[in-house]
Amino acid sequence: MPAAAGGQAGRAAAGGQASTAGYYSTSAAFLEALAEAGVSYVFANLGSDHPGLIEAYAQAKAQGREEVYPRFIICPHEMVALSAAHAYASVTRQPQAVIVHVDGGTQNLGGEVSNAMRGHIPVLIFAGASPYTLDGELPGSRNEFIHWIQDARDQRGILRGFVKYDNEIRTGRNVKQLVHRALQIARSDPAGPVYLVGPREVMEEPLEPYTVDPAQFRPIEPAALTAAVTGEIAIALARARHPLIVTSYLGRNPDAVPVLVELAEMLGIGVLESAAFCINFPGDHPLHCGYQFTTTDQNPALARADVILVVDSHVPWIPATNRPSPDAAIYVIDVDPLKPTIPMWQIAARRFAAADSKVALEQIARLVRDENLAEAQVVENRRAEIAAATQARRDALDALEQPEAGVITPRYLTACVRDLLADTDSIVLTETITNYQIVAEHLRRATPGSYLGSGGGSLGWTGGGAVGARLASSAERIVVSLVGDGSYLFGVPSSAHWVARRYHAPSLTVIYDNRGWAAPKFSTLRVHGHGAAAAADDFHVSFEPEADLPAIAAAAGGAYAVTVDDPDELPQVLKDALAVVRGGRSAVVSVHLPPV
Ligand SMILES: Cc1ncc(C[n+]2csc(CCOP(=O)(O)OP(=O)(O)O)c2C)c(N)n1
Ligand SMILES: [Mg+2]
Repeated sequence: MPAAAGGQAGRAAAGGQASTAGYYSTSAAFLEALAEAGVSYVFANLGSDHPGLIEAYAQAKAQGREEVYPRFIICPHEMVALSAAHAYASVTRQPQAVIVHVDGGTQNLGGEVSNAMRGHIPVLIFAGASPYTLDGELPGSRNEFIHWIQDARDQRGILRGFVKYDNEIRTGRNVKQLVHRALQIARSDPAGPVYLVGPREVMEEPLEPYTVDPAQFRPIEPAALTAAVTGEIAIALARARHPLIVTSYLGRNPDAVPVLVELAEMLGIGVLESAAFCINFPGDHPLHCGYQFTTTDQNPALARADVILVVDSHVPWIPATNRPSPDAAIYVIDVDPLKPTIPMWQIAARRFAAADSKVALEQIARLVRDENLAEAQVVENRRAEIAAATQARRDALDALEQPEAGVITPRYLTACVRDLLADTDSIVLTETITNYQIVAEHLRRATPGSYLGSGGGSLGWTGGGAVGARLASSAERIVVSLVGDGSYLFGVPSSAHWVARRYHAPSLTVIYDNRGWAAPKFSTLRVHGHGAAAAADDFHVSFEPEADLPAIAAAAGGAYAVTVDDPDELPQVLKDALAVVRGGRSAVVSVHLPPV
């Protein structure tokens, strides 16, 4: 613990002329509490609200005890900061912190806050707040013109629709309890972002150092199914003719994946991944029934299933185009199956059970075993039938992994990336939008935790996300971002690549570059297939004249930058880029696909 330091030194009001050496403040206690709670990094964008924090870091450094605080990672754009914290928490399941500047910095977090909410990401966001004293009454009082202008009516309201908890730090005397409580809420399932604000005077408040036991703020324990529901679901799955499990985010807890594999194998159940942004089930498993995102094709396994267990999914299917049989018996297991953060949501399920997916599937598997519910011949027949369909689907996909008329296709590109990474310990971040499904089905990632998406709908996550994933990963692991050209630009690549270079966090970025936004074009065609926009091919989605996207990363972060058009050159270009990343420098490869 830091040495106690008298509390009077900082009371020289706003000017702060008095010596503040050794001055223990709310800011110091705040940073200590983050470290005590297991936060390793503070991804920060600083402003006039943060002198207390800057001073606390400097004092710790001067005293040679810098490591008592989380490491500061300075991010020139807030979107990058939160994306980095997001990906770090996805990899480690440890919450990180983000510090931003009053109202403007909070607003600059942008859509990434909604990604963190939808991705169930534990993260503590802190913003200062404008000083509330005008005449130098307290340390931290207003002394810059901007303090009047940045005084927002409801700063916490900016994020309230997207965080689990928000509060104001009103005194340093319980700031540690507040940090631990906020993180307890952030980490408890469904995990999510929390937001604290602290006005300057409070963050400057002199304090006696104190301790709080973080063990008193553990996240809530995982919930289990009742015995009755466990039995009902186990028997339904065992007796079904064509049982199916649909999941989207069970694999956010990589330890849940082997449990799902065990249950699927035990009963011969196919697993369909729907709008999945993590590995829920190994992509090379014979019982894997494929991936679906925004598809207009009816999935045959979904149509045929007579018992469906939906476990951890916001979007198990899109009923307008791809739905289960009306006679199917559907069960939902989710940590929060009512999904109150999604205003319109309904599935015609027999039971909705609030439980942790790993615990629940273990319960079901145990019951199947204890009660001998699996009939060997039935299971083998189901398994063989699903495996044959899976193999046929994969053979058909393999046949499509070719360039078309000398042009690189998304399928060919994804196959090249898969082959590139075949013997590499890697983690792949995907933000490939209209190519999500193609990327998932041709990569077929198998190792739990080795494939991530933001889980949300606000683009630009991979920019900072690659930095966070790199900082969270072992030294040997290669971080690879697969990203649409539009999404690359949303990720503020100038900021992201500057951070990557400064903090030695190199990664490989492969841009699925169709020179525009395919998604709004496809959306228009799905609604107005024969409309005027379709007839004139006039969708306002082209990025012509083309920007040199990799050059942004080169200019800002010294990245190796290359653009490729030729399918024959692609494998070698990717190999060279990977070698650069292994050497400690980021590489960005823009791969020209057919234009939108
Ligand atoms: C922050 C944000 N702004 C706008 C959108 C709307 N939007 C959805 S997909 C998309 C295009 C993405 O382009 P790109 O990454 O190149 O992928 P493509 O559609 O070309 O596959 C846009 C603009 C969004 N999802 N998030
Ligand atoms: Mg695009």
